[in-house]
Amino acid sequence: MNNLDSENHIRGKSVYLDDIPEVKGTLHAAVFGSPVAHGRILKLDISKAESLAGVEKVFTFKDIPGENEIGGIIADEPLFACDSVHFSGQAVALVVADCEHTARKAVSLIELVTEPLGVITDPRVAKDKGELLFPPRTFRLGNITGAWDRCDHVFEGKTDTGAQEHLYIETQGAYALPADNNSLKVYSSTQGPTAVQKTIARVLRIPMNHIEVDVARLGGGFGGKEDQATGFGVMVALAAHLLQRPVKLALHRIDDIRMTGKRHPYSADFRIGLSSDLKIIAFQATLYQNGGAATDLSPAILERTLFHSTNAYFIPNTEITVYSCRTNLPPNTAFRGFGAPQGMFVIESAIAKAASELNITARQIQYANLLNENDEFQYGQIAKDTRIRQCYDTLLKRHNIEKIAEEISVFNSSSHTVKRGLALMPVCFGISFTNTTMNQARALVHIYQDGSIGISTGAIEMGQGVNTKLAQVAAAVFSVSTDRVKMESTNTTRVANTSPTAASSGADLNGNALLIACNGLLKRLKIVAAKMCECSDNDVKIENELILKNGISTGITWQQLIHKAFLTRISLTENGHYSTPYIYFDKTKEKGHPFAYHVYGAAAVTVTLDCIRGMYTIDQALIVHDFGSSLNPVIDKGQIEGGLMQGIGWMTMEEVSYNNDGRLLSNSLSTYKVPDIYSAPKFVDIHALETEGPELAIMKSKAVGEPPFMYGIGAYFALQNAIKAFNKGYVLDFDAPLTPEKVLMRLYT
Ligand code: MTE
Ligand code: LUZ
Ligand code: MOS
Repeated sequence: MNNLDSENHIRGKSVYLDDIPEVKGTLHAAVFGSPVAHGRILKLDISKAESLAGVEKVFTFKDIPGENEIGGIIADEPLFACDSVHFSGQAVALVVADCEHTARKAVSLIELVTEPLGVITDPRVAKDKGELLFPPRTFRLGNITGAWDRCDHVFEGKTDTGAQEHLYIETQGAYALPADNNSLKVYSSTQGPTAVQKTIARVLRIPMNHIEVDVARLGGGFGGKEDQATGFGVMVALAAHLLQRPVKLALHRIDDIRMTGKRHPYSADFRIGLSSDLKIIAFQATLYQNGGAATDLSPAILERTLFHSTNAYFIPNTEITVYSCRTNLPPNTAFRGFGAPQGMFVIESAIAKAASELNITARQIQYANLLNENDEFQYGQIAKDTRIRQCYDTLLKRHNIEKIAEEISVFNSSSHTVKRGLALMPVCFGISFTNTTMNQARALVHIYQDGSIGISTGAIEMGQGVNTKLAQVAAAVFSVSTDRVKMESTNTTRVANTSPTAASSGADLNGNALLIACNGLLKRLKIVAAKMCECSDNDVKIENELILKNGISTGITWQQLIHKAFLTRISLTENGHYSTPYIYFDKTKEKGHPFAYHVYGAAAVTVTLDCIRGMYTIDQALIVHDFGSSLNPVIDKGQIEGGLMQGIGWMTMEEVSYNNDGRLLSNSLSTYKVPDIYSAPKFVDIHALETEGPELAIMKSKAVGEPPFMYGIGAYFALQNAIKAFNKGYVLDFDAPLTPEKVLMRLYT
């Protein structure tokens, strides 16, 4: 079935934050962000701004009734800068005026004088200066020190991956309305409504039950609204609360890009050791995560880098350390893959380096080291239902990859200025929040007297189709049409204490909670049906909106059943609570069983490179992906295509660039190149490995949101192989994104 929203999206009828009808008297806000990346505040003059006609008030840290603190994991991020600023764009003040234009004009009248302090943008420099956001962590398996002697080949190298702008179509924003008894209703474009609610409570010093956060949908989040939507929600709540007027804020794109954190850039050093039969005996890496000026989600992202630093391989002796480095950039944050792509790039680089030095293909090394059933991950979990070999083998066979490789090499030997390249990218991604506590969700189901169904869960619809999947779950349990189901907004008053919709687990967690609620209702309804049919409730069944008795239709409809249940005073409302079983993690040992299951897949990417200009096209992306039993193949395929494109963009063209003063140079779409239709592979084939699917996935349909992002990593190595075909002396380097400019330089040096 299609996404429930697609028709409204196409007609422009779907309601986003900025489409919510404004209440009379609504004020408009604009944020004053620091013009410098690091400095001690000597003077903050808001008088000119405040005296501008139409300006209601300018808020600073002095107006905060509670804590000036929005840090979720570590309390190190003020809502408004107090005595110093730590990144360019850091919020210093909020202007509230009768219209947006006036608010923005007033922002330009604010004067901030700072004494400049040293600016750090490079994580390695930060590490050398002892500027860490929190202590480093190390994951280990086997014995790395003893392992090197047993290696026939040892290679070393350095890798860098860049930041990435989320570029959700809907920018950050929120709209707060004061309500009775000091309460607030807040519409927020957030993946984490509870985080917004909780942080408002902290900053305003009012209890959480006084704050209702409501989210209909997002115009994209991609992780950028897991944590970073919070500050903007809190700002409007503060203003609305203190002024007792509705206040709305929606960032302009250029402000959004400048003020918000991005995917963490990482720099890394690796060492890889192989036996003569290409088994990876040892892998050691030290990674420097560019955390930006405050912690945000960096500890959780660092953790996922550690979890996925060996990707889909079994490496018996491993030691991975990650440092989270404090720099003067906006706090970097969640982005699809959540540190895993950065970790996987390092191991894939190490494999590419080894392959190049040994004059073999990376495929040979990849293949020799793919995870097998019962292999141990460096975090202690044992690989079960391991599908990576099946994915890789299916890919090799389905597309005859060796023939493609042969054709490319024949092509390259006769073509001089145009070269082609191929690379394979296996992926293994763990499903669950790595923080065990977060793996819980709730759902609230009402069946109305007419048989229609209203569903509230903690899941946020951000384009990924979670609402459609949830509607399908309810429709499947009751055996009714999805037309009967309405997905309500996500609202903290209806469903409390939600985890953000993230970690690809939105459908699993909320779907399972919904399943529990629906099954509870179904059980009661069957008792009613049994009475109506004068039989035992084991003998009744609902099928296609009809009641069956011993498999034969009774002619009683779903609607009649619900009506009867109401008349006999049976509750038509149920709440479901789900927490993922079996998972745990012991941080003191860095071992445990953090993931409900793993998602597997493999991609082959081919490219054609114009060696005169450095321009390239991505020709093919051939993918074999383990969906389990997909609830919705159309949506899941869309997730693969979208993830792939985002991954290709990160690896090949999206270049976030700050100057040495910490000022963002790539601050709009004229200086920040994102993939367009011409950047898409000319041919994409997505083959579903239809496995039964794990019990812990929603109706055995595996989570799909993030894993396909990493297929895009194949584009880097395919390009690199094309470069090598032209420039035999090219010494592989691993510095993403591999933009056409960088490609050109590598072709001729
Ligand atoms: N797809 C769309 N269209 N828009 C998004 O914002 N976010 C991605 C992915 N796919 C995103 C998306 C990210 S980062 C995650 S974690 C998952 O969707 C979240 O949704 P899920 O848990 O329901 O898969
Ligand atoms: N967010 C989070 C995530 O808080 N924990 C995670 O493990 C995670 N993984 C992926 C994406 N977001
Ligand atoms: Mo996704 S990075 O977990 O929001």
